[in-house]
Amino acid sequence: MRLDIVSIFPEYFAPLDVSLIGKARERGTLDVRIHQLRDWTHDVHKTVDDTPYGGGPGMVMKPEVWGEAIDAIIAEGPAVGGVGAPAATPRIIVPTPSGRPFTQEIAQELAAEPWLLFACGRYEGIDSRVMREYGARMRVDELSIGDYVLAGGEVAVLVMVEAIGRLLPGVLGNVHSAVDDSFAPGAMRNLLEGPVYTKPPVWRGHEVPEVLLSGHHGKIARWRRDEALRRTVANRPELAAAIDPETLDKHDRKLLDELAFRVGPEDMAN
Ligand code: JAH
Repeated sequence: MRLDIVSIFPEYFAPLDVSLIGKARERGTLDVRIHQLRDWTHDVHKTVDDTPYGGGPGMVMKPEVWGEAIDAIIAEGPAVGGVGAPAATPRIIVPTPSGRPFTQEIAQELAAEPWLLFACGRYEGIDSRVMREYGARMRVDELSIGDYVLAGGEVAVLVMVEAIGRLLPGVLGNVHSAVDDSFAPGAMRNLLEGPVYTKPPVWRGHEVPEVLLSGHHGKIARWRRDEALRRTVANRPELAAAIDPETLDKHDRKLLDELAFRVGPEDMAN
């Protein structure tokens, strides 16, 4: 996979040299290219922003600079080394608090793409015509990693690249762990993961739940599911409410009943 990242603070991306992503880059699984947006300015001050039309606070990133940057990166052409002919254009991702939510499902979709270009805004954001211009020629997604405002898109891109990168074939050490995460499609979909324990069996007087030491795999699976349900109701009631009742067994229903938690559409009697 090829990843291009455009930012006025390329130093933010130093973490991509280490860990999972760094190893994948060394092996050639990932071709990450970080670009300084100011390289495409023409004035002595390397200006990337201007005042917003219509007034208001802050500054807006100029469309001409972004246009030149994105055109130049696209003209570099797709990555080599993959099987088959890669796309001639990247998917463009713009992190913004006003975007669609970035979810595990979106991470999986993006992990299947050959080429992604991340455009990091600063100030009040990028002139919207940039998204309109490229949106007419390729897929452009404005994505939000959560309901809070950062100082710019850089940290959101690090989050997305890590979420996407660990899904790439050969990037994650343990191939099994990506499939049963909280939020991964499958049986435990919509459930948070329960607590985990390792040795020693007693630490500062706190014992590991006895069932986990029992070797009784059926009881362990049941206990884990109970804990997942409890935690989901406690921490993410909106996720718990969205559980399809068809995916619940009798034991699940009894537990949720004890937690006084209603599942499924509101107009449905459970
Ligand atoms: C802030 C450009 N969803 C998290 C997120 C993503 C991007 C930004 N803020 C929060 C942001 C200022 C300028 C992007």
